[in-house]
Amino acid sequence: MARSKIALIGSGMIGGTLAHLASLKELGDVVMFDIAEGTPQGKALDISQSGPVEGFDAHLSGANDYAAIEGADVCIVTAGVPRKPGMSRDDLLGINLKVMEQVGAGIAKYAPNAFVICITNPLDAMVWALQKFSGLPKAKVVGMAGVLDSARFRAFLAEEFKVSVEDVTAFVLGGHGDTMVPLTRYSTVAGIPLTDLVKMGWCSKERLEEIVQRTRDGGAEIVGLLKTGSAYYAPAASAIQMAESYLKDKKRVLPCAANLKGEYGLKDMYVGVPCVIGADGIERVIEIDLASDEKAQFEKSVSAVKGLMEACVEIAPKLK
Ligand code: A3D
Repeated sequence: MARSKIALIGSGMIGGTLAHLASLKELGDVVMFDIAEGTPQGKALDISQSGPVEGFDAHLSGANDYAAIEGADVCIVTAGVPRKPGMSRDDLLGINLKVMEQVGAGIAKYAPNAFVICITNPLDAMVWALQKFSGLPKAKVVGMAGVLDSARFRAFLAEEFKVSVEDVTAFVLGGHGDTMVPLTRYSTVAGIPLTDLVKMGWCSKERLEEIVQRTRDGGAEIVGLLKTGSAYYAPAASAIQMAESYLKDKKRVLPCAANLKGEYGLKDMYVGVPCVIGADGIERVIEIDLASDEKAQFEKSVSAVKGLMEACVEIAPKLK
């Protein structure tokens, strides 16, 4: 059986890390695409030369022409611009929307059967626009944010409780941004909900709230430290987990920005919800009952995403 083909649209900081991780995990051959001449070619060559040392077999190439992504099984999209200190994700909308239009056309022409994972910000609006611009099936176009947001929550909780990150699960709903909704009663240490751990004296309610807030601000904390761009190691690892679940039909249950068809009372929009990812793409959206305060937070997050979608329609009326 031929190796899978993974196309990375955007070969910047996340794109380069994606190529490295996909190769190390032998998920398939990797084509890196970018408008910057030489960048995808140089990174592909560099990573391919780590193959003999690491012991992986993957063919890597770089291109500035969409024809190179022909027949890709998975496309991971990071094309666009990242945040700088002082910018919100929403400030990127105008520039990145135009980029999504080009990327959508390229994928529609050369990789219409691919599973497409969008990472470009502002995530929930960009993945919605990318699906419309590309015309690919809604179950095959998904946004990465929840895996990263819950990984951040898990890392902070594991550090706080001095337990392995492997034993901490976290549940995050809603849009990727300041309004994301980490659900403490569905987040656990070895199956014990955080709400019970507070009762057991592991930490105070106030301390837990601080960790939740740090999770919401997790991206900005890194932007403030890096100064020249945003996070890339953990975002890349998160998207690779989603790609792997699709390619190996693992049916992982992962929080993703998925197209909703009535779930949570919402239609024709993308927002972060728990999903099953398998060979058919998003195979199921899991709908849970929300308590009234969680519902209020989720609705706030949804209305922030809707605001961004309206801003997209103003720039590109054909998205309506
Ligand atoms: P960066 O290192 O700047 O890479 C972006 C790449 O896109 C550059 O190499 C550009 O040359 C390329 N590019 C620009 N325009 C086009 C185009 N029209 N076609 C093809 N390529 C193009 O950024 P990055 O890799 O750090 O981040 C990429 C995106 O991911 C940004 O929008 C970030 O805001 C976003 N991001 C999202 C998350 C989420 O959790 C959703 C996390 C971190 C970053």
